[in-house]
Amino acid sequence: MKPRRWISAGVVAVATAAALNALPATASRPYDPTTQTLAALGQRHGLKIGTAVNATALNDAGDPQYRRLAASEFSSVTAENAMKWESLEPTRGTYDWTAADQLVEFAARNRQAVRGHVLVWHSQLPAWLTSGVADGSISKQELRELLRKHITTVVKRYQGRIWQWDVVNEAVSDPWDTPSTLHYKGFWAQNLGPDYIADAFRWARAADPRALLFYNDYNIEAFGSGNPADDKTQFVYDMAKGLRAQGVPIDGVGSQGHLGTQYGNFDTLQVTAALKRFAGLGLATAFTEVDVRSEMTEAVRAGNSAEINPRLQASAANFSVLMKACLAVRTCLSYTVWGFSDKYSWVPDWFNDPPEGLATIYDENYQPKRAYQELKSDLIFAGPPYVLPRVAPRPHR
Ligand code: 9MR
Repeated sequence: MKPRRWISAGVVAVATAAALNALPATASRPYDPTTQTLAALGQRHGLKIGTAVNATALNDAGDPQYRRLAASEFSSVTAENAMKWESLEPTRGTYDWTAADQLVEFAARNRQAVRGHVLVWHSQLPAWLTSGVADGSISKQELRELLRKHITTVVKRYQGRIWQWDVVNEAVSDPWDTPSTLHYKGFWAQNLGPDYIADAFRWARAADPRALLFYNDYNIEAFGSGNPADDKTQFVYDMAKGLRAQGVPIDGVGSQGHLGTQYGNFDTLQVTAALKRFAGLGLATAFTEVDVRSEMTEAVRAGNSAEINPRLQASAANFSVLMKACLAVRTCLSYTVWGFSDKYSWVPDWFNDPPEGLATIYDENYQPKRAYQELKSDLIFAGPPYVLPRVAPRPHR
């Protein structure tokens, strides 16, 4: 190795050791990676480890543990609901920034990155907007202008403080929708046609030249048949490719990673292959909402360990598959869990027939589950070449 190479290798080694262990190891206190946080271990790979943050929990004076773990274990945060349109502008023309500002300030205090979530989605829209469109008092032309104004207002407010924006969320249908052939679905496609997607990215870019702009969706962890009529990953890939070809400023694709132990799951190499395909388009990727839920059968609810253990194990394995794939692809910039404790997971509220749960990495009493330990192990044991800094795209113009 040439001397210069040696020097830079040395610098990397020292920086890595510093990142891994804030305090130097001593003879009486040897370096022990297992005592490090997820955030610190992620730093070794240049990988941000994030969580969605529940605004109520963050404000709960009786639950300091929530804030402590949100601040210490993670290097990135996402507002679980606080930046959605219905939260920001419940009354037409009057923005309430309280909860969103609070999260951005929490992140700044704790030197965390922020994933902005979400600018355009068919869900959690304010009632004045959807009812105005339904009763004809808001025309299509006005709707498009309202969307442009909303994106511009929100992105400008947080300009320079958001690392990645989920610009468009869940625009694509699922095979169980009607018609089953995959298509652009929901409020925005129905009212504005699919061109709203390109418009949204352009408006977001005009409002913040530096933020990384993402398309975000679920069930796109791996490719299937390769036919965009029934393979959602292929549909999203083709969409992203088309947007890039038109010069639309999209920088990344967020794969949410909402998995369930009752389904056929993916292996690490399938997921790695998908991340690489998106990288081939010049796009970053990120896991943006990972959780792995299980059916809460009567036996599980009764505490039967023979039923609970395989679920915890399968959940951990799925968290780990996504983490290993992300580590293997340097354009995978962050790994975010959708809430870190079962105490606040959206899963039991959403899936109740049959009931589902156990989806996060800490139990309801903030005890780390096997999934937490496996994520940690992945970050610890990943060796060369998977300890290199991430490669972020320069924001596309
Ligand atoms: O976790 C969110 C939950 O509190 C809300 O009630 C729900 C409303 O649709 O949205 C949840 O978050 C979703 C995210 O914004 C987009 N991807 C799917 C997430 C889980 O539904």
